[in-house]
Amino acid sequence: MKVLLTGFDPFGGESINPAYEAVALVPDMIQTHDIIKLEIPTVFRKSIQVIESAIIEHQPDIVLAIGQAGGRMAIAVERVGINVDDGRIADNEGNQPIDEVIERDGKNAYFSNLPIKKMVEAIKAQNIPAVVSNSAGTYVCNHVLYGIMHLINTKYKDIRGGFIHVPFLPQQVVNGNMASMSLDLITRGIEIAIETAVSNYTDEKLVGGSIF
Ligand code: PCA
Repeated sequence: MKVLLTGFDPFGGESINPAYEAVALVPDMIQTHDIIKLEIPTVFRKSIQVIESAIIEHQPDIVLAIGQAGGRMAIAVERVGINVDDGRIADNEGNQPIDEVIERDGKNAYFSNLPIKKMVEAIKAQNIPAVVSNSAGTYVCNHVLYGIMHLINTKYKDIRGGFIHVPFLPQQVVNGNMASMSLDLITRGIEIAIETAVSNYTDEKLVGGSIF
């Protein structure tokens, strides 16, 4: 199997993004599966164009995108992307869409078709904090999750796709006012998520819902 694994470049005044830092450390092969790693720009539209070019070039079986969610306390496997761009800050090229539709003819939302509950359970089983998340926000990460699933639902129907948000690294929060996770644990969590996704086509009804 081939997995396209993407990580965003730094944004919002940060000098690093744990997403790409971790992606770069994931091995090029997991079991017998090829991992194709790609840094993508934190830019509306361009990010998903870069991903579609890589889909055409590499023909992956799975597309998994990784992004930073500063303040989160755990690795968050996203369930759903919604059809809205609402930037709290501008992206890396100065775009700040507010309440704009991503795809005029797209569905309001698309669910990841990866086994998200199993991925979370597998990460937790290795003593790494992980949760299912029901919102990827309204910034470029949601844009990319929605965009990947829109491409899969309309054009690349055999591909499976999803998104994982990761916490800050300790060096980004030295003042101690935000949660963080080591690069080693983030990287291992991503590897476990991939190992689970490549070997599980269906999910399981595991407890992992949320009241907020
Ligand atoms: N996180 C941002 C965009 C890029 C990234 O790593 C987000 O959560 O939307």
